[in-house]
Amino acid sequence: MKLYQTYASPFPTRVRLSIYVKGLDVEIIEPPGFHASTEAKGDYLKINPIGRVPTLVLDDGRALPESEVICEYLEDAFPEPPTQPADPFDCARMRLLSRICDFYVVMAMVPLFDLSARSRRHWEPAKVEAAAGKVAEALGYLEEYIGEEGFAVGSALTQADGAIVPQLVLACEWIPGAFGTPDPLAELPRLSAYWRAIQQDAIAGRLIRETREAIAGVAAQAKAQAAASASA
Ligand SMILES: N[C@@H](CCC(=O)N[C@@H](CS)C(=O)NCC(=O)O)C(=O)O
Repeated sequence: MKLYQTYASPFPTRVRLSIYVKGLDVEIIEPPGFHASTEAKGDYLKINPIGRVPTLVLDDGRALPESEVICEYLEDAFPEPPTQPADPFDCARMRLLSRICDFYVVMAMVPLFDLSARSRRHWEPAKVEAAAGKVAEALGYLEEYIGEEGFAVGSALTQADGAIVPQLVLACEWIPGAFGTPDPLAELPRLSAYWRAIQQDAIAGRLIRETREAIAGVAAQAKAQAAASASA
């Protein structure tokens, strides 16, 4: 199998979690220039007409987009070891936490992603503060449902951890570092305890490192581009 993805995107992280937990033999491919422009996506649109990462391509060539759908496919096709809880309610909570990330946390970050692509003179402090406040509010929804045993749900890694950890790298490290905003976990003790604990897990730790490195790479690239356009 092949996984088309980028390490900077939070969505493929949950798919990599499934791959790592299950020890699957999957070639990981980063479509070159993917985040640069629609044109740069080139042949990738033939693999995934939606034009987003990730996409899983099976050995027979069939392709599957959408991170959560891919995780469910991997769970059905390769059930052991599992990446979802056996208990139906816990399983629903796993999906709820992932959904909170996708619908509320990511959406709250969009204005900051947009601002980060623009020069600093567009970074109005009131707008930055309001956007960071929305991110903290969305993290508050995770606070309500996060597990208390060092994992998102129960006492083992699940797909929800793969959804949450890249969001916490972005929210707790990238946003305060880039925009000088306060620690969004300051008022969220359960999510803070989770964030401390989950970094000790070997697979989650690997996902966190991969995300950090990719974000640092994107930030360095953006800085170099800004310097080049300022001197042009
Ligand atoms: N619902 C999709 C969302 C995937 C998504 O939005 N990926 C972003 C990267 S964060 C993407 O590919 N955006 C298009 C682009 O960057 O050009 C999933 O879960 O797979």
